[in-house]
Amino acid sequence: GAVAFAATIAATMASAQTIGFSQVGSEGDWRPAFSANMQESAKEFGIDLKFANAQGKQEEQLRAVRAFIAQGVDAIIVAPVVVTGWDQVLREAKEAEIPVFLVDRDVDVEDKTLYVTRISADFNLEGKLAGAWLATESKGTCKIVELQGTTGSAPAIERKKGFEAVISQFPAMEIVATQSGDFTTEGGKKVMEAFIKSTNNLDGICASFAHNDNMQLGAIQAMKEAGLKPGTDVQMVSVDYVPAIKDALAAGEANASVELRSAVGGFIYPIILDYLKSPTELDKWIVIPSDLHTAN
Ligand code: GYE
Repeated sequence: GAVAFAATIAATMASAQTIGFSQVGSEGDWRPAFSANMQESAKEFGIDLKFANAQGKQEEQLRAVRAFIAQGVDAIIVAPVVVTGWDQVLREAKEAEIPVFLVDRDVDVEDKTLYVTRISADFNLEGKLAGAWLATESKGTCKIVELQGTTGSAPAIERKKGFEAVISQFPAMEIVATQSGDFTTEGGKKVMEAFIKSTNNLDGICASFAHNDNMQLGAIQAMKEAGLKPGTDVQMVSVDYVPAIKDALAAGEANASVELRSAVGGFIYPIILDYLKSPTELDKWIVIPSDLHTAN
């Protein structure tokens, strides 16, 4: 009856896990979708989620992680802005015996025991998929402008590496200009405006590779304002597959986007909850698949 029901609830509440999540920020369209899913999903799993938005600043993340440690949370999730600078704070978490799970972006630490596992897409593969699509599309001949993500972030490093690994197989494919647009629409627009100037209206440019869709959406705006035809004169390939790029694909202003899944809380939380129930060594990387989408 009611008493047993109340007891069940009380037991569930008592065992509810408190998890701190230090999120990168709210840049672009993908990130807020990911944050919303992580918050919604936490409720479904009965997790008390302490969500901290670092607004793109690593100092904020370090502060948040230290606050989670001080609060004695059961686990900490970090989506790290950049790969460097994590050793010390992760050691502090380890000393406090609070397991850390990386999601999305990666860290560059020598001691891999400082975190349990990383659950994320393969950014290097995303770059390769974009490069392979463009190699086929251009039949191996293409001058490319590249819009890089946040400098020092795992996706900017790996998407570039993967893309270059593929295009380096084609002697007539080459990146002729590259700059960071910080993963934002505004940043992408500014960078493309600079490319339009430095290349005489993208003369001879065959493609724009952007490390995320939002920068590409900004680039599309800049090109249209300059009277250029994104998607026709210049092939547009990017990553995330957010709703606005789907519209651009449908309108013929974008050509391909590699999907980065945002609704992954239902995949991430069970891994963490299972670990908290019975800690066992996990693979250091649990990969979420990436898929390439084109206009047709
Ligand atoms: O592609 C971009 C976001 O870290 C892989 O961050 C993620 C990237 C994503 O701002 O849109």
